[in-house]
Amino acid sequence: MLNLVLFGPPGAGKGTQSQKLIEKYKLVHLSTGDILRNEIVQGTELGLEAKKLMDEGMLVPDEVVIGMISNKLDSNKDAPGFIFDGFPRTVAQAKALDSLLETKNSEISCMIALDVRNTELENRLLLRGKDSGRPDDANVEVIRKRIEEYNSKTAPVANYYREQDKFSTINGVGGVDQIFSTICRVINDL
Ligand code: B4P
Repeated sequence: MLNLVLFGPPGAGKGTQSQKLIEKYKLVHLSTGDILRNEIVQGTELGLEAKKLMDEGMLVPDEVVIGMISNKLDSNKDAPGFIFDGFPRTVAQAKALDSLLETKNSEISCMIALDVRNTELENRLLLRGKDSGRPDDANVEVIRKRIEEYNSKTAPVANYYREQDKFSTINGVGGVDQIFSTICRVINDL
């Protein structure tokens, strides 16, 4: 089973590259951001709770996203592998993911991190905010809060995979196709 974690700060290109990877490797895409936004559109209790935090650029509680991922793994039992996009975002989430995969006799193959400097992230997200309708892309204060949350809570997750010798980092600035080729080279070397 090929199980990839795409990692990086908000706006690094995780969602963009996931779309291309799904097509090439036929993996199931699990984006916690997309699942949460879907809950918001459906107006569920979970969605209402998540919206408040997301609009402020804060992370949603671990137990909420871990439960969502557990359900998705259960409903995709025959998948050839998964792309985890935007998850895990804390070390607690990373540990929970390992336990969930272990019950399925599986494990993470590799975490691939997209390296992008802050000014580029802000520009990309503000640009997307012009027509995405996403409140968390609309103002620079919220974008900076998301980057701050990433630096304090999410960046340490890289070490968790580095210690397991499952971590690769690549330059996330450049053409989308060029970055995709680099990711494919990392996967082919696994
Ligand atoms: P996400 O939906 O994961 O949002 P993101 O980090 O902004 O997405 P991504 O990094 O995929 O953006 P992309 O590069 O595709 O999370 C949103 C919120 O949900 C979080 O803040 C949090 O509140 C909550 N949440 C989600 N998961 C959670 C978890 N596990 N735990 C707790 N809370 C959680 O796109 C950015 C833009 O850049 C696009 O417009 C794209 O076109 C552009 N772009 C991409 N590649 C480019 C390139 N090479 N050059 C130029 N532009 C590029």
